[in-house]
Amino acid sequence: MKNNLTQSFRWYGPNDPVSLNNIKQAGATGIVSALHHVPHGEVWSYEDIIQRKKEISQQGLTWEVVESLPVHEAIKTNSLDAPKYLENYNKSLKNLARAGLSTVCYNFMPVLDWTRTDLAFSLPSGAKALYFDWADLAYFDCYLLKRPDAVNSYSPSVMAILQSRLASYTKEKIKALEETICMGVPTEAAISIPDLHTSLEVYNAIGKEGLQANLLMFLNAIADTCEMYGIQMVIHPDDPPYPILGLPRIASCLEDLQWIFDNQPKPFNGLCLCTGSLGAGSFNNLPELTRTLADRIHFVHLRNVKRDHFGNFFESDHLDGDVDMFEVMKELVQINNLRSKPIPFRPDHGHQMLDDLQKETNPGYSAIGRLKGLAELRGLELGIARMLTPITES
Ligand code: DNO
Repeated sequence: MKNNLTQSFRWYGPNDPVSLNNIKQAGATGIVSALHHVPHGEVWSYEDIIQRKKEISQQGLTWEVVESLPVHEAIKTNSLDAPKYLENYNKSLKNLARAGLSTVCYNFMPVLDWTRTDLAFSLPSGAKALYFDWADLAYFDCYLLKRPDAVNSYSPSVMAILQSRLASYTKEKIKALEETICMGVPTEAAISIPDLHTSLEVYNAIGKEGLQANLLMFLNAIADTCEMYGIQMVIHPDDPPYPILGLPRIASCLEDLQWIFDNQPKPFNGLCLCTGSLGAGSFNNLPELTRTLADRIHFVHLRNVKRDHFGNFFESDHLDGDVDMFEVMKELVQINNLRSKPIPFRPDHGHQMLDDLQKETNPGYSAIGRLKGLAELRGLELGIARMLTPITES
């Protein structure tokens, strides 16, 4: 048999309630981490990177992927101080390379990283999942953010659901909704409604083509560093994969991603295949997308979703949802068999379940649900790998 994909887990650093030892017990060998304490846009020092690397290796684990080295808003909007932040980004990349880290994940989503409307959606089993609901987003947009013309962004059926639900928005529910939508990556900063307004105006002027141009500007500005130091960049798709709150989106479907690779074809420009993010769009066929973009995939998030006909979705069990995980894994095993360096994957998110229901953990990143996801995915991979490898090789 050839190499397995590298089983990895995200670790938010020393303050993560899920420890490195927990991760080791879950069976992962690779760690996906970032220096979350460094404010966006500042240089990651070599010393800080080495410190994090040591913490990980002392547990017998390997820091496989940097997720994320955040792209500052000044770069995404190509504002006047973009050159300073590009210089800082290049410096951080060099420091990472010097410390032996070469796969770097980032996103180009305007202002907000991934967006959900409910972080504790109860499943029939009693476990909790992350959920995205259009009518709740419309409530936030029309009544809290009060974006001009917001009503025109939603279908009449979503607006009808919102109207029928208006009385259910209690003070507590409104507060939770606002916090959930404005939440940043755990341990990083949340955005306020006034700041969101300012950003909306800026992005309104930029539009989809402007954001694509800014992404190219970013990729061109880091190309030499990446090539010289062997850095593999991987863009994370939009989550969810459609415009929200009037913000432009440029990494939501196969066509978007192909545009990115056609316009900056150098190999350093790669993809973090996130099956859950892309899978929330009924227009995305994940096995086909995986096959088509095979050469660009250098990191994988495996997660599943179940959508309803309005486009609302919840994060389902890793093997049971609208993404055909068997077919995706089959593609990945075949791609991985052609690689000299195994592709790292992590079970992306997991349900809050069992003892974790009583614990405070980072949304989507409790231990037991991810351990379950990893165990299922590992079994699926092993089964497929054995099935595809002729018996004579064993
Ligand atoms: C959510 C994550 C994202 C991802 C970033 C990459 O759980 O997948 O926050 O890390 O978008 O830059």
